[in-house]
Amino acid sequence: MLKPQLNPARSLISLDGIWDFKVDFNDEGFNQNWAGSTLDTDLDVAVPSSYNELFTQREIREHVGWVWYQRELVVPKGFAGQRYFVRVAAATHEGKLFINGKELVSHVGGYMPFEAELTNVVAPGEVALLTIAVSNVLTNETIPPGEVQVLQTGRKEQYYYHDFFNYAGLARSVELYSTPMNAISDITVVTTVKGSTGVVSYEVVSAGEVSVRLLDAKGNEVASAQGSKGDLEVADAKLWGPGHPYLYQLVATSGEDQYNLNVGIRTIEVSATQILLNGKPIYLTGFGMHEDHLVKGKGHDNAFLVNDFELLKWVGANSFRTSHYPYAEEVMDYADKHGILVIDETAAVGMNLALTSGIFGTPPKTTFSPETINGNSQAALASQIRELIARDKNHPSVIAWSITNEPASEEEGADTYFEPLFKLARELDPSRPVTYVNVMMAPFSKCKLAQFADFICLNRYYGWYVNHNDLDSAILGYRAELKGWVETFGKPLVITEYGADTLPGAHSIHALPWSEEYQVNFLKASHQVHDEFESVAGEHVWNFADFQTKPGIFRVLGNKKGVFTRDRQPKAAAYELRDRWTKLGNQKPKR
Ligand code: BDP
Repeated sequence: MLKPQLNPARSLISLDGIWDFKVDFNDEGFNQNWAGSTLDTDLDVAVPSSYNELFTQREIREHVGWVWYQRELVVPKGFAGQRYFVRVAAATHEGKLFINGKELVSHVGGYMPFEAELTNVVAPGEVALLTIAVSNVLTNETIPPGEVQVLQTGRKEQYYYHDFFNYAGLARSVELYSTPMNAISDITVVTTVKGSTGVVSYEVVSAGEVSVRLLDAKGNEVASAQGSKGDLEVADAKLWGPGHPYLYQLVATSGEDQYNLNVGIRTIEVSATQILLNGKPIYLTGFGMHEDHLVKGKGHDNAFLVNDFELLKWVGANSFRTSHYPYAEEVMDYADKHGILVIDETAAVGMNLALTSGIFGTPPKTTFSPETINGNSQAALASQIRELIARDKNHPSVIAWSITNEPASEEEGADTYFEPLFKLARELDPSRPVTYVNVMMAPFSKCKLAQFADFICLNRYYGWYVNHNDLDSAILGYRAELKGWVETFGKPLVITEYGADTLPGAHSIHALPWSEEYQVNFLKASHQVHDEFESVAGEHVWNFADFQTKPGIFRVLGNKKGVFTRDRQPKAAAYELRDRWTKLGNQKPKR
């Protein structure tokens, strides 16, 4: 799905701003046709933003079910003779879009765009009532999974198995855009390199004749071609990568339509021990992140985006993982522009029911079964993988698809559930490695998924959840485990999580856990082990910044493993990382 854009052939109008808002506490919005007339409410909501933190009422923050967003929309007279659409960049986790009370589209999956065509619904020059109902409910068949429980008090509570707050609403932009009648509906670009020549293989989907031009960063044409499919050769191509994010622009035209796509020429491959960018080993440094901020929750914000990337650069990070769901399209564009590598992850997080259900003496649940995570869930994840690859396939920054974070990959049924999904991702995009993120409870001797991955991502907490307050033992345990992975699979390993909760401002002469000193020592000990293994191809600290979670006895108003605080100030660990990473120059330290 192409992101809407403003160019000489296409128009784009933002519908972001203040919308009317109503919480459907009694689940009556559909029966009473709330979308058919002006919402009876005095609440306003900001779009984009998660709604949860905007209001003072706790019952809104913790509401389970539908909420309703509404505003007027005007189709400009100038749209006559064109096709036009409303596009919602994300409705978490399910959205239904109505125009003047009529439902036009419904979409499940909280982090992917969807759109409704208005061409034959609202005439140019007309005003229409746009309503979007959004549900935050998670079940055993949604991605991510969850379960709604009705408490003794009658209150509904959303239970879920992942460690971040279930922020919901319209957290990304809503736009009205137009295209010519015969529009370009898709473009796919794959790049390869032959000697000093860059090859841009393109495919444009359009009913009409297609021509393409490739421009360099100064706007000079470097190649051109006719036809919907072909190769563009660029002599002395400037390759894309961290520190040199050179972008060409593909200008595709077809009939009246035009679409401009940024293209970074680069290759990505995997050897037995390394990740190779443009044929050379690259050592990944960076973080597992979250879309998480004060007040806005997961709401996209360009000021926060710019600042987060400034901090990434300051600390010497060359990459991050979109833990644990696809991020806003603006983030992906910005990563292209700034040469930051991305492991692009689906929202399949928390697929480990034993981990969270068996803690206080209750019998652990089986993760993969008809009653728990089942075939319908698998189909939902398959469609999310299709949508993710369709959305993000052209970003040079995306170096791998991560199918899932920390599933119960040691359990019966994990392979049957996930093997077809690895296959699907590879079929849809043969140009990128496919990976998944392994959980500590599924070591190399037990994990059923490592066999399917091109490289293996490991989340490990030696020195925190195990060997707490004992970094000497942590080093021994970590070393022994990594050795096992290397010997068993012979694939590169990326440490996608390692980290320690740290209260900013807490200090300890004995460097006790939760102090800034412990976080620094924890990182040093982990790095000592990473540097011993040629196969460790990268390190992503958990987490870039402190983030909100559901309340829990292991959480102090959220997860505090951030290297930056939630308001993006450095803990001591940030300086430790900066010192190490800025010296590495994207390469693994010499042994
Ligand atoms: C890992 C999860 C991550 C958590 C982290 C933690 O992948 O989402 O936030 O642990 O416990 O299991 O801090």
